[in-house]
Amino acid sequence: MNTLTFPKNFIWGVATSSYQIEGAWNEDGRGVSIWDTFSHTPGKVVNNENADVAADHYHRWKEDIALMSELGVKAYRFSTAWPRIVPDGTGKVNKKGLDFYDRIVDELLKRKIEPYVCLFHWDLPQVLQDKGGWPNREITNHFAEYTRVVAGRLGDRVTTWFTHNEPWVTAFVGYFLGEHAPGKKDIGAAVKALHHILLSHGLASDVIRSEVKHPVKIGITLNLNPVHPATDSKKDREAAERVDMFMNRIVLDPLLKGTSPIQESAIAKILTGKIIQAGDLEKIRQLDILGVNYYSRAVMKHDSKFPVVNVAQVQPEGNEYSGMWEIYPEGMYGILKQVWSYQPTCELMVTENGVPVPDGVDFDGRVRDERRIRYLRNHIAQVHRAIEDGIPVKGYFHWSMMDNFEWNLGYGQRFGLVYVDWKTQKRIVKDSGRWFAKVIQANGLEE
Ligand code: IFM
Repeated sequence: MNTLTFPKNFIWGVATSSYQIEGAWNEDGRGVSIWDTFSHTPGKVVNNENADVAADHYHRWKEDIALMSELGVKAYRFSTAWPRIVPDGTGKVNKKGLDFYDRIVDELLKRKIEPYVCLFHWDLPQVLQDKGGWPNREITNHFAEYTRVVAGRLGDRVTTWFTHNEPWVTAFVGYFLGEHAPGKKDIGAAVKALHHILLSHGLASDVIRSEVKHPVKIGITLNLNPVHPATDSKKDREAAERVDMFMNRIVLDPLLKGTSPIQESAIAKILTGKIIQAGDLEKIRQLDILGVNYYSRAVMKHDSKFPVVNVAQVQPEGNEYSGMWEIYPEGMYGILKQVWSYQPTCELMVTENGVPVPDGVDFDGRVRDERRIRYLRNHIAQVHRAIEDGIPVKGYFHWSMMDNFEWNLGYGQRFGLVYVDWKTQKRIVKDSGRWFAKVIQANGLEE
């Protein structure tokens, strides 16, 4: 038997986010988030679905943590909902909201699961969007203030913090493509939003360090995709380079090098004006952990039909696809290598990886999601390959612990190790969940 064993103390975890699982959108003083507004607007989400109830985790958190414990996970990355804690975005704190996360942290620790707290996973208080949202620089101070509240309450027990999940998606999918809340289509706003999110990462890091008295690790999680040219032609290679800059380097360079490609590119300079102020890049460049969220790659060709960027995405023939993307396990290795080429001094972790599958329950109540198991085996093997090559990846977090609300795609795309019946809220551990539990127990893959 061929076994792939991971380093001792490798962190096997699962992840979720507040808006995608909690529900209870208007309970116990929670304020309105941009995702409530967006999903309540007809036509924005498939089937006009919303996460008013989602997986009802707000009420079922204990049962869900018990399931995590059953799977044997070592760590759980979850996000705190800003509008649950500071309903107006700034000012008055909602004690009941903070209490909820306090209970979660205690329960996790009781079950020997390390809490990894992420402060922002897209559910911005609507009130702050009304003041301009992330494109308004003032928001960075509000984020720091909210961070102080959360760190002040949970900091005595939480050592691992993530400021933001996938800043690129918040900025570009929310403010440029308009597919996510707040649904804007303004490239200039998106570039500003991205810069302010990164800046707020730096400000929040300072706050956590001053608020928490014991040693902490502070990180950020990035959605990264290796970008490949469709052919070996010069034009396609240049198209791939441009996309790599706009998708990967635009977040990696500021965080790992203290520079920004938006200062280099002529197009970007026109778009951005003077958004980067003196001292910003130094503030941004502070990181103890870099979380890599990997799902797929991007294959690009030159295409003059698309003005300014001159690129188009290609879906290569003959490969396997999921409900959302091409399945490309080697990309996991490729993106880890790309990040490693920056010679980062911080820790590296895979903080999300998973596949959307339209799982169903079989006659005997089991969910046989072989496709997910295959996906995970192949991707985890690529993490192992990276480690063997000297890239010290410290952990792997599966996305997601349970089925949840997949943003503008609603409930059709299931990502969980645990199946959720949306009518009854019954949980069923899928075959992949049991498989992942064995991986954790064996600390690796037994092939
Ligand atoms: O569901 C999302 C998550 O919120 C952020 N990363 C990608 C996942 C799958 O699309």
